[in-house]
Amino acid sequence: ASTRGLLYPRESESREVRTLDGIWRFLLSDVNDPMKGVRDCWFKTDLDKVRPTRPMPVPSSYNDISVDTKLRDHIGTVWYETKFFVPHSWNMDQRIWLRFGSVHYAAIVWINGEKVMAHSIGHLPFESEITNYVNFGAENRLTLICDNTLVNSTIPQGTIVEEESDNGKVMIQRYTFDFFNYAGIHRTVHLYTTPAVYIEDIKVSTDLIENHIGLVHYEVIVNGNERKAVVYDPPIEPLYIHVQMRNKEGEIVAHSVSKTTLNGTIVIKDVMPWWPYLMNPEPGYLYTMELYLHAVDESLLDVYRLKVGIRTLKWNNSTFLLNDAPIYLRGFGKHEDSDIRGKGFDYALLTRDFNLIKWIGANAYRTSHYPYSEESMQFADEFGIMVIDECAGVNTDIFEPLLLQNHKFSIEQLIHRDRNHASVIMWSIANEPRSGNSQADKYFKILSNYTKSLDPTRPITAALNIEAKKDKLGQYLDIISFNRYNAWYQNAGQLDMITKHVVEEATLWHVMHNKTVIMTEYGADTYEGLHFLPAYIWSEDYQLSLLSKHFKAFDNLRSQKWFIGEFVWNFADFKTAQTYTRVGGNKKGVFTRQRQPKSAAHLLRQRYFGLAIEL
Ligand code: GCB
Repeated sequence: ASTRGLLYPRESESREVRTLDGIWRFLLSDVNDPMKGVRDCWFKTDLDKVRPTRPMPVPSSYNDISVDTKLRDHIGTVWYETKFFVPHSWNMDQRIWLRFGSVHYAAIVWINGEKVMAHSIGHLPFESEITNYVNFGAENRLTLICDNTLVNSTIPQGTIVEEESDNGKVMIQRYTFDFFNYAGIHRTVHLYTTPAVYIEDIKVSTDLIENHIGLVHYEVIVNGNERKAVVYDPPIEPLYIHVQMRNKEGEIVAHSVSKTTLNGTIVIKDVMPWWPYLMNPEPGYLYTMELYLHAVDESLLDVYRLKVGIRTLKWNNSTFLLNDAPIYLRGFGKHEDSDIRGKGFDYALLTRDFNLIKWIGANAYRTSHYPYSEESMQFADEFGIMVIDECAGVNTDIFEPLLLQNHKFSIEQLIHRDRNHASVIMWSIANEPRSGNSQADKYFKILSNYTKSLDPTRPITAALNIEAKKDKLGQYLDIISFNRYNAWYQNAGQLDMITKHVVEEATLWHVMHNKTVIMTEYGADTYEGLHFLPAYIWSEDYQLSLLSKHFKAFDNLRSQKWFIGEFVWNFADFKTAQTYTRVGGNKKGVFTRQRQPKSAAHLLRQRYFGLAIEL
């Protein structure tokens, strides 16, 4: 397991960053022999020489780019290839890194025919130093194979079945979650440099004294003295870090004092704490932490800048406090999903989403059901949006040891990636696991304890959907989240069977565990433009009524301090696998897939702003 923090690539005095985003060459492997290309070493030559390739944008899911069912529904491996130059100026004194924001689900990467890294579990970054593999002052070839198959031990799980079709036997990928299993190079590909001796990892945690003095504890990991390309002889030691904090205006407001260590605490007087949106006139206040790595002779080795929000989190049986103020979460379950690009990262979409979140007055969302882009985490920090950060464990079933190992690994990577974000207020270790199964108790005990051991500064939750009395996971969580589709999956059409059920279920969860409770999902599929009075299932009118009946329940529950949040499902419509329950995908969005409001968005806006004013 990796312990690396995978700092987001940032340029500085000592680092250069480029992206390799653009059009790459692409081809599909044969479904019945997905590893043929690896056996035949397709990575040793230009892909075009193996088979005809087609252009493929990076980042993007590949599924919806063409008009070809074979590509949309492909199972197994695909190949990507691009070429890039490494300039002479990036000489051997530096290290060169190749980093993928995410590839779904598994990938192997070659540079100039040599394997440089492999990774599995989508939605998470991975990188490798490639200094020894590149040609300086010359062109280089990058080849990648990506596999989208989900099986019993992957996060999330799936099964591959073989069926008879008109064209003989075909493989079908089955999965129990509803979002489409988009695949490909989903996020930015960075090529960047660090000095030979460099800042590898930073861990930050913050504290406040009477909301007036800010404390920033930091631990820095330095690497490079003894690794790979450049070996210093004798090694540069000891090293120290000089840290300074700049406020939004760019003024230096505090700095570290020690000249001997890589760890320490910075004290900021008259601090501006990080506050959520609408809780303070200046939400999302971030300091820039500048880290200067020096050799003992004071020569400057490396510089990295990290945005830091200073806040505290505290929780007990009846409240959840941020900067000692009780928090009530009003938000969404979301998806990374849009037309054509699927789950491919897009700054335009991200910016639009955050503008809509602000417009509607939400202060939170859950990264249902997998880690979202690092760029989105940076936005959440800046906008003051609180994030329930969920790993990719969805509908976990058949609790085998290899699955537990992968689930632990997915949480470990998520926490390493996101632990420095002020916006992350909670880890969600699973969505709708089969938590009543006999093996679930032991499995989730191990997983919960492991998550807490990695980050004791944040509470953990999971979105549960089985009956409270049958569940075995709630006992290990700090905060109980539950999903329930009253008047939809149960009692469809019965708008008068919502309020009481929601109040009773939330109360039961609280009484059973004596913990705070969030409703993380409720909602109704809604075909935009469809109207019926009286309200009828799938119409905009039905979604409006269904939401308002839930609001009644939430208002009732809110008089109990332990009910701490409501998350409508979903922010926007999204694509699903093909089933007869979905018309053009999951339509429970308050916004359409194109990010325009349905009627319910206006109602939700009144409520969310209303709740903000009440606070
Ligand atoms: C759920 C799942 C979510 C689905 C939703 C639905 O319980 O957690 O992923 O999209 O229901 O609309 O069916």
